[in-house]
Amino acid sequence: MTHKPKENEIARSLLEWVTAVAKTTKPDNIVWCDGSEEEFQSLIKLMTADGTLIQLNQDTYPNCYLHRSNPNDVARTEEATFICTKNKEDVGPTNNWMPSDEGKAKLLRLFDGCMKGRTMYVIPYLLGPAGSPYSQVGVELTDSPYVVANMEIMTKVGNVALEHMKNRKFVRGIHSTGQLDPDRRYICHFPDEKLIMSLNSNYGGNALLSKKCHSLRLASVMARDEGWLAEHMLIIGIEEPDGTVTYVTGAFPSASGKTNLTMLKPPEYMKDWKIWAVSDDIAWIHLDSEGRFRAINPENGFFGVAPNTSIRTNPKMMETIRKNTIFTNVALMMDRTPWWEGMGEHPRKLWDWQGKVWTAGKGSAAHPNSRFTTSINQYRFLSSEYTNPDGVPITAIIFGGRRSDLVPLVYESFSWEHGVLMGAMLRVETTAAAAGEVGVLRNDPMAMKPFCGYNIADYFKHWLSFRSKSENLPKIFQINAFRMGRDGRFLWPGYGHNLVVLKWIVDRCRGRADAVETPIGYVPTPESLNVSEMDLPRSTIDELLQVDKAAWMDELESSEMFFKTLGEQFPDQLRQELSKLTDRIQNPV
Ligand code: OXD
Ligand code: MN
Repeated sequence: MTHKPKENEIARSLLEWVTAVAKTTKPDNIVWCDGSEEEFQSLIKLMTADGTLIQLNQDTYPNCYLHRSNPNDVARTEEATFICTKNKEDVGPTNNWMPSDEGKAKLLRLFDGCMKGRTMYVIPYLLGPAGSPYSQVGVELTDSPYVVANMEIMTKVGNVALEHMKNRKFVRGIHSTGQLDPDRRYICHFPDEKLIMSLNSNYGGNALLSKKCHSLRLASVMARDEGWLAEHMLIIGIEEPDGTVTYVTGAFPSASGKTNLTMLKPPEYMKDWKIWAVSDDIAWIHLDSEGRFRAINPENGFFGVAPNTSIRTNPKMMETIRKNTIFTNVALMMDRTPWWEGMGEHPRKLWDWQGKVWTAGKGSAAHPNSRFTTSINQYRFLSSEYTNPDGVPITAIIFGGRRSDLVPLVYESFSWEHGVLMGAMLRVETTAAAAGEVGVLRNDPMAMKPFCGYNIADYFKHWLSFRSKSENLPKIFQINAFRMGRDGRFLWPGYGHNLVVLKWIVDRCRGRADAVETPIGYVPTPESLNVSEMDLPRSTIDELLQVDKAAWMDELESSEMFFKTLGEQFPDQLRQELSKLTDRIQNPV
């Protein structure tokens, strides 16, 4: 397991830092991770021996394991997440703030001696394709073997990262499971130092520091400073029957269908189309020399939500997680295979996510935010461009989320600035990915509310700034597959049928689809959607595309209230866009 970096200046600063952290945390020993299969298997052995992992049925789920977490540690804890800077205004009202020196001192006190009796693992990881100028290196120090195993699935660990480190700085992350004490749980980010300190949680979004902490919160600050974007977005290539591929990104809040859309299986009536996955959660987007958006996926695996993943909703994922996968907080069937709500028929007897015997009427057997961690490389429909160091060229950006009312199935913005407003106004229903109530509407601009590492008003300005940086801006769309009719049933069947929506987006980008100009943007004409084989009544299509002006006026009011909380920093340009939108709704031509 030992692969200390070779002697050079950066390696020396890494070694010094590891030594200094060990002095505070006082582990019994230090292990440098190389990311090898041998190392992974020895971690698995350790964890199955001490009960951290349960081996699943190796005939049907080879190399798959189940982890049951502490019931108080099952989702991201936004109230325990802080951005630590000099001034409160740096982080704005959508983030928790601590002054950096105070935060650092507090965390160092809490970390004192926290690894006694444990091993501290040093995980050098690479985010993004090897050899890409856009890729970044981080090093996470952790006392959790579960975190190491997950990091080895989610990122590229070992020499590949150390090689990249040669001439670059790296992000430092310190994590300890501590005592899993929720009252002393902190996930602190120090953008000025490119440092993350996370304590008392082992949950993926809090403890795999490469993911939300590095790839989004810290990376968003770097992106602002360096002129690029770090976004909570999927990236897919949509291949038409003639072989043309159009790449799009999509920002949807946590647990709102990004992974399913990334893995969309075309319906029978569009069987000659293909969807290629580049990313299911995060996109780093840079401008190329022609001002085109180019996106890479910093991650190397899927940390997906299990409930409602099934042969019907996501057959490609069901196939992918049949081997080499770590499941967390799913239920277990009597034959030692995983189970969750929405997978299919409910077994009469099984163990629930806490290991208790479950019988009918006992509530959900799997935790609503139960997860699987699996490598992207075993996904059969991975884009051949996934490893392209330059990334893929982006033609369209899509915003979405769960919204049972208001938002039409799909519509297009009038301009870049109007599209930025669409993203800024995103208000969607909360999900189980974060602790707290599920199904309540909250503002989640660009699906980045929990992940933007600086003042969200400045983040809007940053988005707007691309107008002057690029003559090749992507078109911006919003989609909503969750609209309900008066009877409370979804109007749109979703899943594979969402390709109809993607096709309209591609057609718009290529000047091939008609639209009606409405006050909120360009909405498809019913004829421009490929729905003829879908058996949907015309009245349902009309309902899906309807723009309810009174409801939009209410929405504007609530957006205005949200924007007011951002104070003077809120950009004038968006204020003007908002008043133009209000005017269009009030005075339609
Ligand atoms: C995730 C999240 O896990 O957004 O991707 O919470
Ligand atoms: Mn996410």
